[in-house]
Amino acid sequence: MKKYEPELIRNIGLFSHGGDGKTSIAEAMLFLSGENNRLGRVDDGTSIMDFEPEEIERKITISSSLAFFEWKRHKVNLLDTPGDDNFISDAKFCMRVVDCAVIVVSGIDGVKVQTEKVWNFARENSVPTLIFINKLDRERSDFGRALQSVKEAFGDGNFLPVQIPVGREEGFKGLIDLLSGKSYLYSEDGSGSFEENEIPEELKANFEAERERLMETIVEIDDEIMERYLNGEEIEPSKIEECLKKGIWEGKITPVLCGSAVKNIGIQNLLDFLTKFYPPPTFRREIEGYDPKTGQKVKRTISSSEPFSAYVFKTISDPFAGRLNLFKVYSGELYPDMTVLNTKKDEKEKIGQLFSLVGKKQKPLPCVTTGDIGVVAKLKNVGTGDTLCDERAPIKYEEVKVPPALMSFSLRPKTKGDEDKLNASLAKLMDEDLTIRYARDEQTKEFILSGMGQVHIEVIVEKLKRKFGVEVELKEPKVPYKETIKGTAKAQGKYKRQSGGRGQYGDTWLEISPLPRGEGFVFEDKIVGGVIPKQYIPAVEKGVVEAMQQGILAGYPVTDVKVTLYDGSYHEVDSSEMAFKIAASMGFKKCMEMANPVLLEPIMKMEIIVPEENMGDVMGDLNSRRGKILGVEAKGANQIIRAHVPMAEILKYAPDLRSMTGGRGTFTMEFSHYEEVPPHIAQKIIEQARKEKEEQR
Ligand SMILES: Nc1nc2c(ncn2[C@@H]2O[C@H](COP(=O)(O)OP(=O)(O)OP(=O)(O)O)[C@@H](O)[C@H]2O)c(=O)[nH]1
Ligand SMILES: [Mg+2]
Repeated sequence: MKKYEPELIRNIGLFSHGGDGKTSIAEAMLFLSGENNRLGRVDDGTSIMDFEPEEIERKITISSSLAFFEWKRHKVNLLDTPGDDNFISDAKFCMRVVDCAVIVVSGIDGVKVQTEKVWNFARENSVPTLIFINKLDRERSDFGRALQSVKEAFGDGNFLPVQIPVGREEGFKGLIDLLSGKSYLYSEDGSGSFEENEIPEELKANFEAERERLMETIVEIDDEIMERYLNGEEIEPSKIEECLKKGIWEGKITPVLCGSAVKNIGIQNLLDFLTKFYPPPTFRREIEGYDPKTGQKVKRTISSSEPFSAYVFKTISDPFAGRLNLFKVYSGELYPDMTVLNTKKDEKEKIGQLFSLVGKKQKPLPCVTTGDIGVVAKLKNVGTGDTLCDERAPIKYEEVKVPPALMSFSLRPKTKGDEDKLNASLAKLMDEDLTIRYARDEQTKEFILSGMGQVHIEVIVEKLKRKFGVEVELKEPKVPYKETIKGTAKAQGKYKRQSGGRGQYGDTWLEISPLPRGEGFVFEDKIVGGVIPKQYIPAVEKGVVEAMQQGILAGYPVTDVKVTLYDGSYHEVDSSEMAFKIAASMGFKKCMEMANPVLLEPIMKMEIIVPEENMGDVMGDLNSRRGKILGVEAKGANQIIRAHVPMAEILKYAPDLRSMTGGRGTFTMEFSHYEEVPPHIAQKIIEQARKEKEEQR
């Protein structure tokens, strides 16, 4: 593999709603470039890009794949990203490093929910965009209608068809290129071969009209050209191309192309167009980062003569090759055996062999130059979001924000004793997927696995089994209820045993009273005159704290109580710390029973973003979940609802919100505070807890 100048590198990403044809387009490109000697297909599991068993089984992309190939002297790095909303964050990570986003739109049903998301990712990162209307060979496909849906959905784009399709549905044959004024008719066999011809007479009129529209949009990019155009001058094709390029690079024009991935129609034209009109990685000139020491913003020129710096945008845990890090070089060059600084972790790393990927296949690279994407294995401690750089010119690039997890399950290994193996295996999966969360709930003692949705969690479970041989069980997580009191009470706790030799004697009088919510526990010692000797007081507190671990209502921990020790007595010989501990614990339980005990439940603070038209449904649903609306605010065409909702009511919110909003709604939530459980619900929880306790006996 030779070294390419940055100007000849094209970093291209494929983005869309699930199933619109990204992987199929990638396969057609790999076939056309000669990287694959046949056309890989998602449907029969022969795709080079969707190679993981979980992907083949579901026929969807779960984790983005990298491939590279040469196209007309250019090196194309291609990232095929997932479109399913369980895995869409991966597309966000990839958007950071591409210099061109091909947004694939289905010719049948146009723009869908995830198409909107990926369009926004591209806009947020100022990545030049291209719309590819795919599946035009399918029944009920319609180029014009799909284009219309693009225009309606993304008001902020200037969508410019540079091609028009020839034939439709089963008769879809190819396209007319409005720039060259030629028609490209592809063979039926999927080989991608085509005939380049003059435009047939019957399509000329349509061509002229579309071409005029194209010209009008393109000349707008340059005032001088526009003036000449308006004066009726003939504009040289090279000038037109220059203007179009400028419009694309500056994000002012989004060209619209068309084709069929599985029939391999239009993919040649797409590749030609991409390499000709889309920018090399140096087009931004500079990139902003931080000085890792001072935190101040610094700029780095995107150039191979600058000191080396690179951003790690993806990590793959390969069971054989170990951990692979995929990175994009922003400045300088990386060679094997170089030592670099990881500025996020402040650690040095020795680089071993460098390579790139075509799906899962590794191909060695002699070096990775500015703008290029490379892969390195076996680094000590490098992961997604890290910056690697020359230690003499430290810089840190901003990380992509990881979205909050939306669904949680309690997880445990099927085989007792597999706990350590499970933890280690999950840690490996979390290296490559930052949207997995895993933590132990201190109160319920459960291990909680959180992810982006049902399918995400299922895939994690499958990978644990396939890659690491750990089988696990999932359950709905327990809600960490607590208990407290609403009244005050006083009671005696006395422990006295007389059995032969030395007995046991402890005697305490406790008062219990409620504390404000969230204050936890306060112990007060009001003993005067030594009725309980000083050395036994800590034992009394310990007895209370232990008794608080299991409340009297349903066995949940007790919180927000003040316990005052105000009286008691002792015995010269029989008193001991143990006796006072037991006495205090008995006293505490008695007090609690008399002090109007109640259950508390965790309340989550939620922020839900939904389209205006779903507001009614979502609010009504929140009501039925005992939610309290805190406020509603408009944000573009969406509404942001802020609410407090009991955790017990939203353990499975993600799929419900999805179905209420057709997948458009998003939400975040975090723990806010504890509140009393309404009595009729508390009754059920208490009964359930008692039943469970009896079953355990
Ligand atoms: N008829 C027809 N089918 C297509 C075309 N492109 C893709 N398909 C089919 O659509 C389905 C989904 O294609 P993929 O290439 O996996 O789509 P994707 O965008 O990669 O999907 P995700 O990775 O899950 O987001 C498969 O059954 C393909 O065979 C096309 O141009 N024409
Ligand atoms: Mg795919």
